[in-house]
Amino acid sequence: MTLTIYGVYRSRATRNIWLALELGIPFVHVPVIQANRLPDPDAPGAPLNTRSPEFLKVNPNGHIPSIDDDGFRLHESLAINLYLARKQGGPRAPATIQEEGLAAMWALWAATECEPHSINVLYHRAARPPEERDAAVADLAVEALRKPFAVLDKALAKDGFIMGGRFTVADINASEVVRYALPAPELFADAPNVKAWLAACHARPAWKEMMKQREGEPA
Ligand SMILES: N[C@@H](CCC(=O)N[C@@H](CS)C(=O)NCC(=O)O)C(=O)O
Repeated sequence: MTLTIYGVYRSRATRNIWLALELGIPFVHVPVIQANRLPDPDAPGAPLNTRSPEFLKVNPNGHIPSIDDDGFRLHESLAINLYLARKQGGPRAPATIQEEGLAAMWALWAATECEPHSINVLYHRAARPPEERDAAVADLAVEALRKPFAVLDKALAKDGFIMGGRFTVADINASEVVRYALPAPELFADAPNVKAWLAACHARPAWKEMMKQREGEPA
């Protein structure tokens, strides 16, 4: 049984690597890099990247992450996590059909209600060089996140987890998307349950191990 995870640590592959570490699933890591981070991704000898013909055979969308699980290929970071959790079972996976529904709902919530905005907070307040940042885009994104943050804050109020009173794949998927909004501390100040939950997610040994590897990669 071999699980291969394609994608550098400085990408959404963090989501899948974190979960694989949580679940204790051994994996082979293939550090495919984003083509836009290379001066000439098509140059002979360029590192394996999202435009490399070899990688496009794995994921014709040309994005990372992707996995190959004993010949079964899957793309989309959040779907990959739902698959790996379901396959492995145990406390991190949905335990009932209702939890399956909740895990799918929160993954789609993260991707549609949150990520388009949280990524703009990250890009325009932190990740891009200062001359490429647009403060107005970041401010609009912060305003757009106020409602989803309030929804998540309420969901976490009962016991500090997204579902089932325990840490699950739903927390990994949502927290990795919410993490992008960290450069907007005002959002977390108004959502104390989200703030405490994200800190608890980031205190997990598997998350720390994943981040250690990520920080070891060139920026
Ligand atoms: N919805 C996809 C997004 C994948 C995505 O856009 N990945 C970025 C890196 S985080 C990428 O591949 N960028 C380089 C490219 O598109 O060439 C997922 O969650 O897996």
